[in-house]
Amino acid sequence: MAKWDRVWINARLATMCAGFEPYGAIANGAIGVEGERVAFAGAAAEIKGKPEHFANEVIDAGGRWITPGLVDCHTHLVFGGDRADEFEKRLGGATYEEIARAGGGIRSTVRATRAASEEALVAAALPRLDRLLAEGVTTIEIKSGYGLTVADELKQLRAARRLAELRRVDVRTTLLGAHAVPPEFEGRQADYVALVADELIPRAARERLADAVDAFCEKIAFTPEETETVFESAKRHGLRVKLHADQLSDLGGAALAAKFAALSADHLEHSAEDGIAAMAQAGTVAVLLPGAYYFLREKRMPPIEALRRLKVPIALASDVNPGSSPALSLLLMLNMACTLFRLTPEEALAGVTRAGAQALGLGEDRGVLAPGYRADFVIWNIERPADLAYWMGANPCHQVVKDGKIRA
Ligand code: DI6
Ligand code: FE
Repeated sequence: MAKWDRVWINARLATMCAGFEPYGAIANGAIGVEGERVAFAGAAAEIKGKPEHFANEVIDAGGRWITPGLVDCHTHLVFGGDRADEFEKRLGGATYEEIARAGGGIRSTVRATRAASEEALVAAALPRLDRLLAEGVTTIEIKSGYGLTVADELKQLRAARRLAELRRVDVRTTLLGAHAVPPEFEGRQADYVALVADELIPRAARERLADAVDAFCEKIAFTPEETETVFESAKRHGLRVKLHADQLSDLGGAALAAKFAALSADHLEHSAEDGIAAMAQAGTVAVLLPGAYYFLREKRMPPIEALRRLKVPIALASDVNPGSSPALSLLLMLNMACTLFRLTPEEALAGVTRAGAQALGLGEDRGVLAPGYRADFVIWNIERPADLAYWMGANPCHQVVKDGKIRA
């Protein structure tokens, strides 16, 4: 029998395999790895004889818990500048929407992002990325949306792709050209939508810079009709879609996402039940972003009960961005999802593993510990999986394995 490259023994596994609750846990487990894939994940008792006989390298996990690698499926990690000044204004009484309408908000980050070179964007994003990686993130989605010209959007996507060359992490890029109307298109919103649909999406698709297309469907951004125009173009160019849906008001975003068989609909604070039902039918994942809810002091909770009842997979993400979620900890999002949205710690962990992977169309490849899946996992200094959602500001990450190899 060919030997595995590596085996971790003396481990407690939270496999997160569905239908195998709680946490798909295995008390006395082992994980064997061959190349980039999991060859075995199960009870140690199933492997007979000395571990040295079936793996070239044996690693004692010391009884620690192992979970799938964390997936942060919604971020705007690459941007220029920051918006601490706006945070102060909001504390002085201005609202997020008022600041946006006055030319601040997303537009202020657009100015800073346009002014930055690709290298400068990479350099600014790297320390933020490192914070997430230190907590066990192995896959991250990064959106454009702060360039808003063809050249600047592609620059942002290239910077995102470059991060994957500099660190051992998988980066999935999403083109969010329809994030805001740039100032030079003021009063000509339709022309900007045409630019996104007819120039930006085709270019990004041709240059293979985007893995998906997203839009911000909101009163302060794009209408449902404009979003459809963007999504039709994505479809023509073979790209799956995602949607910033019903964050600040209910424009029917959840149903619109479902209509286009979106990978995910994100935020959803104001979504009505029929939209959630449509998502369930379409297999669209709900991505909850407690960091933005918290930072904007939103009052309306996403429809958790409907999501559960209709069995829509619930993912969680950091939404890292300078305006509504300057959150550099995915583990903190687990805590916030539990305290603010009343998710269970198990749902929260599934949200950054199994469901997070599904939200990126990677559910067959990662997000659980099972044979054949990508060997991305995290070894933790914790007593029970719920500890990951319990602590605030702790980082119990002991070791990260990416593509079967220990990440330094
Ligand atoms: N919704 C959000 O929460 C972020 N983008 C979006 O469409 C905020 C982006 C920002 O304020 O810079
Ligand atoms: Fe976002």
